[in-house]
Amino acid sequence: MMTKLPNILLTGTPGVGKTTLGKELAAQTGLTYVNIGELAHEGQYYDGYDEEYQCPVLDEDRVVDELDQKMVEGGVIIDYHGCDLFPERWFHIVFVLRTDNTQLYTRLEDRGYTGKKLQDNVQCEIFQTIYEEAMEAYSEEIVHQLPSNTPEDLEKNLHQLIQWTEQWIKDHN
Ligand code: DAT
Repeated sequence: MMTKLPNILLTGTPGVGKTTLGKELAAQTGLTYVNIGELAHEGQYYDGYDEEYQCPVLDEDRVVDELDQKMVEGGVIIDYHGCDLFPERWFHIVFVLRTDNTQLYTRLEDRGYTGKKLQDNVQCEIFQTIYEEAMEAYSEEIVHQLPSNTPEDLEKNLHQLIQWTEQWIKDHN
């Protein structure tokens, strides 16, 4: 018998700490970390180009098709700054990371974001756009917000997610 494993979605505005948390969680639980941005880049799963933001547009259907088999098998951590493109059935739990806007501004500036791209992303966090998207796309009981401002927050979130994962595995096997 194969061990059943949960699928976890880490979402939130760019810069909130999804990659940092996701990679560490994968390292400590053995789940597989998948960064949608990297996956799309590697496979060139794009459909057009956004002139305003100077970036390629994700081919969402292609991304979903490419990942579906792996998701059905289970044990995947998905990292993406959006959440309504994925089938609801994929995830057992959804975490929306949240960062104070002053902190986020600095992190995105350090990443090289400027002008409209910087402003829009900070505004996305202020308006809690991704949290609302998650609450619309998934059952509210499985959507949780995680503060992600300090290294202590990171440790606490990591600990909490490891505990949740271990408990889920116990309960489903
Ligand atoms: P994302 O994947 O959401 O775009 P990231 O993991 O790349 O974000 O993190 C962005 C930056 O913020 C990076 O320099 C690491 C830092 N960071 C992440 N989580 C943090 C936390 N809890 N406290 C302080 N800095 C954090």
